[in-house]
Amino acid sequence: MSKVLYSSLEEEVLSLKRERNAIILAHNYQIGEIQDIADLCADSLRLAQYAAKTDADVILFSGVHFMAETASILCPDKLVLVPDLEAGCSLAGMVDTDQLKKWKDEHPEGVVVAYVNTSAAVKALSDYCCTSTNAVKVVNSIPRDKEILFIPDYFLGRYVEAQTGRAIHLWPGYCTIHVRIKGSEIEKLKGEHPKAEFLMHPECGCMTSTMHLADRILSTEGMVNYVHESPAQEFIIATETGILHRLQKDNPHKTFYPAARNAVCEYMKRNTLEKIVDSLENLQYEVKVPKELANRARLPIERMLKIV
Ligand code: CIZ
Repeated sequence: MSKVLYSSLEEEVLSLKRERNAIILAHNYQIGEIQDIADLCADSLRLAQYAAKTDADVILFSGVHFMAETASILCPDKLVLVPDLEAGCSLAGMVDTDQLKKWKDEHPEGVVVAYVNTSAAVKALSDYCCTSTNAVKVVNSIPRDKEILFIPDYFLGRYVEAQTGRAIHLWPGYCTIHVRIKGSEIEKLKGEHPKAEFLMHPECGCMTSTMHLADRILSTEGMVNYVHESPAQEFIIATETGILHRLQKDNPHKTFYPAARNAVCEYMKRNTLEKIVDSLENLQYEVKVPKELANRARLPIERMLKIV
């Protein structure tokens, strides 16, 4: 049978999506073309909530590996696909199960709060998951007399400490993209655009030196909501640059300046429309968390989903 010729990759994706009864979930850091064809473009929390409720047979997750694992854990009966198996996460690689077991042994009463940017195996050893949107809420839900072990992002942990007023044990992990954002560059941009509001992601390595300059410290979804409501017309955005596409699309008359043009996640950018076509056509690459592991990793995720 001859192959149907499509006038664009977008059309091909939409046709395959219908054929497979699939949905496409795209993270806020994906390239613009992928954000534009997705059923939902959002942060990992909203994407996980959406995945948990879908009737589709196939979930194509265009983000990074741990996000697809979360979808597989929440939807064990669905086929979860990623366009590129090499799309990992530097933060998720900063703590493994042996390291976490050892840390827990040193703090036997400790309650482990794991940022979602962790592997399924690490989640399975944790008590709660959190995202940058709800980390403060999750920690506030834990009785104050409990010792907290926060993994793996040191800077998000520092932010949660400051917001909750609690002493938290912090794992020394970091996102290799967010640490590219430098305080000196932000000071320069603020000088050049004095009316711009400065929105900073809590994963930023410049957190300690520039926290006092930030108008708001927000997750990507928090930034989207804030920009929509704010009367300001210009914004300096300190996070992975993919979010600027969504911000610009939602707010065509506002102006956005990336705090660092090189804050581009090479993992997130591995996904392309061509790979999404291949993925839907050949039903590749499946991400399936084994049942026993998924059952253990689901608990901290569900605890988080109940809190928000
Ligand atoms: O939670 C997420 O999706 C990440 C990794 C960042 C953010 O703030 O959206």
